[in-house]
Amino acid sequence: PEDAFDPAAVHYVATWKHPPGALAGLPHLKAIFSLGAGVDHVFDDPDLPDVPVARVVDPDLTMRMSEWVLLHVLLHHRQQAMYDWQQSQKIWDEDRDQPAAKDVRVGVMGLGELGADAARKLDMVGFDVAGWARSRHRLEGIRSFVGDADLDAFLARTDILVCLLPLTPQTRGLLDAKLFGKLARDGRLGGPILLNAGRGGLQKEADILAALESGVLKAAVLDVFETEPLPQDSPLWTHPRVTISPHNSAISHHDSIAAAIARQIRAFERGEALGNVVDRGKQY
Ligand code: NDP
Ligand code: OXD
Repeated sequence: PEDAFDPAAVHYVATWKHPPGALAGLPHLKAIFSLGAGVDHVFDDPDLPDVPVARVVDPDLTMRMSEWVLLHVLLHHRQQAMYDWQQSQKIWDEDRDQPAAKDVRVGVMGLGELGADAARKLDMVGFDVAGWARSRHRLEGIRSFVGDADLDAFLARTDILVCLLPLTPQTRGLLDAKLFGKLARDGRLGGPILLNAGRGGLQKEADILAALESGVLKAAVLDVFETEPLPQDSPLWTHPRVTISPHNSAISHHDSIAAAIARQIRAFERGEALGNVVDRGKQY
């Protein structure tokens, strides 16, 4: 049951996937805070009040996402699944080809708070890193590809694709058969690998499964899904070349988010500008 409250007394709302229309009718609302870094769930509301929308930007969350990216890129780079199998069979075969990190091309889609940090850390490990975003990013050692015009060139030089994009009307369904078909076919890992921790709506899961079957993709590591929780009957659960984590690649502590929002409100009430406000036009 909903607690009774006076709509006129609500000045700020902190939300995660509120029911559409739930924020209408709050006459003194000053700002909306997303309880996560993503704001697609806020813009899903067609009756969203016309007040600033702020999101979580948190070094702890960023660090956790970079850990997830590094973990899975390194597991694939160092062929850990194959060594796990060798161990299960008690096979001692040290003659496997192991490329150097500099010969593996990682492409990061989205160079915002999360993508830029992951790209920098991948670069520090020695991978050949590029990034793709709407605008030019100047990150030392990381080649910047921009917008639709550069997408094909970015994909053509990518062995491991790391998607850290927001879900917007422009990015929905971007990770599809057409895009997978443009990834590099001449890489050292035996086929392109997809990592997605952005949002499930970015990917077409039927296309991922078909690309895995046809060899267009070698493997996929997914933290986010079209439907969450991932339905029990999804073939992704049991696919031998799919790795799943339950949308927890980068969880922020409730306490630290609540404290950050409280700090934002106090500063705003003192007359300072609200931080981490998203652009309504771009929806991220
Ligand atoms: P930011 O807003 O800081 O960065 C978004 C990046 O995506 C920017 O570089 C932006 O380009 C780029 N981008 C947006 N739209 C397009 C487009 N149409 N074409 C090309 N590039 C585009 O977001 P964060 O890095 O903080 O977070 C990214 C997403 O990660 C969140 O929106 C959320 O969905 C997801 N997330 C997932 C978590 C999980 O646990 N799985 C945890 C936290 C976040 P430009 O720089 O040019 O503006
Ligand atoms: C977020 C998330 O957006 O956890 O913060 O997905």
